[in-house]
This record gives sequence, C-alpha cells and structure tokens, in this order.
Amino acid sequence: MTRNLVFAAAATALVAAACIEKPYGAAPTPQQIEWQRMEMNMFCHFGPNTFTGAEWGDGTEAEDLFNPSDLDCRQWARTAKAAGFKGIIITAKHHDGFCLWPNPVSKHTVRESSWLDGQGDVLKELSEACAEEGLKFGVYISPWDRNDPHYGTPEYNNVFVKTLDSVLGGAYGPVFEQWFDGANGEGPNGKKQEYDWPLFNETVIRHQPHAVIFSDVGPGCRWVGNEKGYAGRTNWSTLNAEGFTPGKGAPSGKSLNEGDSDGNAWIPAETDVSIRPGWFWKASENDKVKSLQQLLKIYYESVGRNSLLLLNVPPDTRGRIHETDSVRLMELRSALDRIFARDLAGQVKRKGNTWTVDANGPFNRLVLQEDIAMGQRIASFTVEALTADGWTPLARETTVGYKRILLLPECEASQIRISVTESLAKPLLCGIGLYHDEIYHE
Ligand code: FUL
Repeated sequence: MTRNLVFAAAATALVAAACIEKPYGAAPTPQQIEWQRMEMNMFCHFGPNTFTGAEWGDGTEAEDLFNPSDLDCRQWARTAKAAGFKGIIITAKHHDGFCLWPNPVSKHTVRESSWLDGQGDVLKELSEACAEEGLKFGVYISPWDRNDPHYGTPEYNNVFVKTLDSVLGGAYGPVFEQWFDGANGEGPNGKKQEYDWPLFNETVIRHQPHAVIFSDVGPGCRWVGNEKGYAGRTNWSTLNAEGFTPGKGAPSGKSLNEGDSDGNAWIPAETDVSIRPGWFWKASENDKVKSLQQLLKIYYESVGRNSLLLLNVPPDTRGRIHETDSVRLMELRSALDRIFARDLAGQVKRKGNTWTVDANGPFNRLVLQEDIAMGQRIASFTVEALTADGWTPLARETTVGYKRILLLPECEASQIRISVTESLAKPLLCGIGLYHDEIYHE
C-alpha cells in the first residue's frame, strides 16, 4: 500500500468520524471554507498615489494624474497565477476617492481623466483578466473619501451604497471578497462620517451573496491587527464581534491577532502586508522589495498560522507589475513548491487524542489541518519524536485551525507523536504532513 493510500484510508476514517459529529460552536459557511482554501491572494494598490508617490492622497489630485502608459491587467493576472495566488483584490477606490471605474455617482474617476480619452475602466480590464486566468476577483472600496462633497453628511452613506451598487451589481461579474477599510478620517469639508455599516454589508450581500466581507470585525473575515505579515501563534477563527465596529471601535489587537477561543462567530483572520515598504508603487522602493527569506517568514506566519495571506504587489506607473516584484514572486513560488514537494509522512495511527506518524526521512516542518467544517476545536497539543532515548519533546503549541505549519528543528526520527492535550470538543485532524525545508532559515 502506498503512503497516499494509507493516508487516504486514514483520512476516510477521519471523515467517517466527522460525519457522525456535529459542528462545534461557530462554524464556517461553505464560502468561508472555499475562501480559506485559497490560502494566498494578491492585493493591488493602484490609483493617483501610484503617480504622486503618496500613500494617502488628499482627494484634490487632478484626474489627469492617473495615466498608466501601458496598462496590462493580463500581466498582473498571469503573474498572480504563476505565483500561486488564487485571487486578486484591487483598490477600486482608495481614501483619495478616485474611482478606477466610471462610477456614476462620482466626478473623480477614470472618466474625468484623459487616460484612454476617458474611456478606460481598470475594473473591467482586471475582472476579465482574472476570469481568463481562472482567478477570483475582489475589491477594496474605501468608505473614507477625501474627495466626495457629501462626505461627513448622512447623504454620503447613500452615495457610498450607490458606489457599491455600481461595482457589485454585476458589471464586473462575481466578487469573492469585499474589503472594507476601517479608516475614517476627515472629508473635504473637514467632517468625519458616521458609517452605516449594516447598510453597507447588506448592500454587498444583496448583490454578491457569496462574497466574503473583510473588515476589523468581519462578518466574513477579519483584519489580523497588523500590517507586518503575521498572525498569532495562537489563532482562533472565532471572534466575539458584537458591540465592535471597524476602525476605532475594533476589538483589541490581541483579539484581532489571535481570535477569541469562545468567539460566537466564525470570522477567520486575513493577513495583509505589502511586498514593498509602502502600499503604492514608488520608483524609490524598487530596491526595497522584500527578500525571499522575508516572504517565506510571512508565509509561515500567516498561512502557517491559520490565516489567509493577502500580499500586496502594487502595479507601477506603466500599469504593470514591476520586474523586481514578479521575479521575487516566482522565487517564492518555486521555494514553496520545493519545500512542499514531498510529504515524508507515512502511516498514521490514531488512538484517542494521539496520532502516531511514520517519518520517511529527515524533516523539519510539520503541517497539521483541522476539519474546519466541524468548527475549530484544538486548543493545545504536543509533538514528540521517537529517538534512541524514547519519546523526546519537539514542540508544545496551542491552536491548529485550517492549517498550522510548525517550524521544527532538524529531525531524523522514524516516528512522531501528536497529542492533543486540550480541545473544545473531540479533535478532528484531517491532514498531517512532514516536509523538509532547506531554503528558509529562521
Ligand atoms: C489601510 C490604508 O490606510 C492603507 O493605505 C492601505 O490601503 C491598507 C491596506 O489599509 O487602512
């Protein structure tokens, strides 16, 4: 029997066990499961800031500033696909209010620019390119708007709903994720806005019932609490979001980063981080693109800690992904392919809450997966290796979730043992893998 068959048999037994089990506590919707399986998506910050070098435009930028010389969204999509991303999320409107599509309720859009004689539409180009490459298409639409004259009055919430209507209403096909930034600064008249979050969320769901809504409090997925690229070592996909709002009213940094073990809603973490120091492209940062080692660290500390990774790769003034960034992405892809090419885990035996796994060679990475359809359950576990001295401790950790990757010391043991020491309900591991990473050095 090959290892795969043994593992398949073990997996079938696990699934059978899962079938008679009911989900524990808050559990994901089918679209949240599908979303989590994407693992890595690409973020594209693009707009007037690309041309001014600003991170936050103030909304007074002339529309003509937006003038990509050679926009090629197919190049973004091909790059994303080759890098292993499953979707792209574009800043359709950032805080400066400039719309990358001809938004009927704004006068600050591509339509008012001389780019393609005002006939251009970045969302159209990108959504079509994504569809061609089999990638999902998502949008960041900032509620904070430093250009819209209604901002700071109740009327703005209706303008924002119409903005959502025009992006999500079908013109650009299915949207897998709506990204809501919690930032709430002043508008052109110096006033802040009282956002009507329930109305915004209802609008998204009305148009795109399958979209996962990102914000500091979900409801689809949550901000991880930092922009450095790491989720908590402990990371629950559950959160107590009641009484909290995006932005200033957000849950504590700890809850965002680690979730709440007793959380009554399934709101998994998404880790957003830029491949460059800034979110927007700047010529001065072409030599500051993160190294392969930095990207691998981010991968292990996001995807490897039960989070989705949303890596920002900002297109340049041509409207293309810069060569340095795309080369780095290809390095990341080939490194991940090499690291995870060969699963060294052999036969798996379960007894109670302990799994014993044969190792077919030296390893230094352990991948664990819980059957999240049944809720997140494991709260602590130990890993031991069978050596000449008997069972020797390798790690003591807390949560697993959809995917947990442990960075272990070099290990030549013939077997390892995973013991769940604390669990909210019967632990249901559905994946165990052992790998050897010769590329990433802590
Ligand atoms: C933040 C924004 O203020 C940044 O400009 C960027 O878009 C980041 C992803 O979210 O809140």
